[in-house]
Amino acid sequence: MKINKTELTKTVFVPKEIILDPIPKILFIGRSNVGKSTLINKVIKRKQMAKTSSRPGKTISINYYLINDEFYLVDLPGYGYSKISKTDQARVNKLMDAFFNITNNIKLVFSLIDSRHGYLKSDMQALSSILEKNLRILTIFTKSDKLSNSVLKNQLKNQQTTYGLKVIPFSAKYENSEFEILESIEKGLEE
Ligand SMILES: Nc1nc2c(ncn2[C@@H]2O[C@H](COP(=O)(O)OP(=O)(O)OP(=O)(O)O)[C@@H](O)[C@H]2O)c(=O)[nH]1
Ligand SMILES: [Mg+2]
Repeated sequence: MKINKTELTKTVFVPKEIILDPIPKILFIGRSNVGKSTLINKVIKRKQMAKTSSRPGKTISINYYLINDEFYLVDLPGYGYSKISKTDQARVNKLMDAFFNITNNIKLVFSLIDSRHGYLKSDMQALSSILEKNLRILTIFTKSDKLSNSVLKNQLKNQQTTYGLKVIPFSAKYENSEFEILESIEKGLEE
C-alpha cells in the first residue's frame, strides 16, 4: 500500500455532519492518550496532520483523512478520559452512537491498546457496541518502545491466549513500525 495523497477532509463535532458517502472507511479507536493521532500521522507520514498532545482528550471530534482519493482513515475521539466535562462526555457519546449507527462501508476497526496494560475491562465496555455490530477488529499495541522485548513478547502471547486475538505491536519511535498496519489496511479494503 502506497500513500500518495492525504487530505484532512472533515472534522466533525455533531451527528448531522457525519459523512454518509459510500467511500470505504478504516477506523482508529482507543483510550484517550493511547496514541491514535500519533499512529495515524506515522501511517500517512505527516508529522502534524492529526493533532497530537501530551494532554489527553484532545481529539473530541471525529477526523476524516481521505487517502489516495480512495478511502478514509477515521480518527475517533478517545474514551475513558475522566477529566473531560460531563457535558462534553455526553456530547461525545451521542456523536459516537450516531457514527456507528449511520456510517456505511466500515471496512476495518483498529482497536488501539497501550501495550503496557493490555485490554482492560473499560476497553471492553467501550468496544462492546462495536463488537455487537460484527465489524472486523484488529488490535494494535501502542507505545511498544516502553517495554523491553521480552516483556512485550509475553504481553502479546498473553493477549493471544486470553482473547484469541492477533495483535500488531507498534511504536511511533521505531522505523517502519507502520508497515504491518499498512498491509492490514490494504487487506481490509479488499475484503
Ligand atoms: N513513547 C511513545 N510515546 C507515544 C507513542 N505514541 C504516542 N505517544 C505519546 O503519547 C501521547 C498521546 O498521543 P496522541 O497520539 O495524542 O494520543 P491520542 O490517542 O490521539 O489521544 P486523544 O486524542 O486524547 O484521544 C503524546 O504525548 C505522544 O507523543 C509511542 O509509540 N511511543
Ligand atoms: Mg488524538
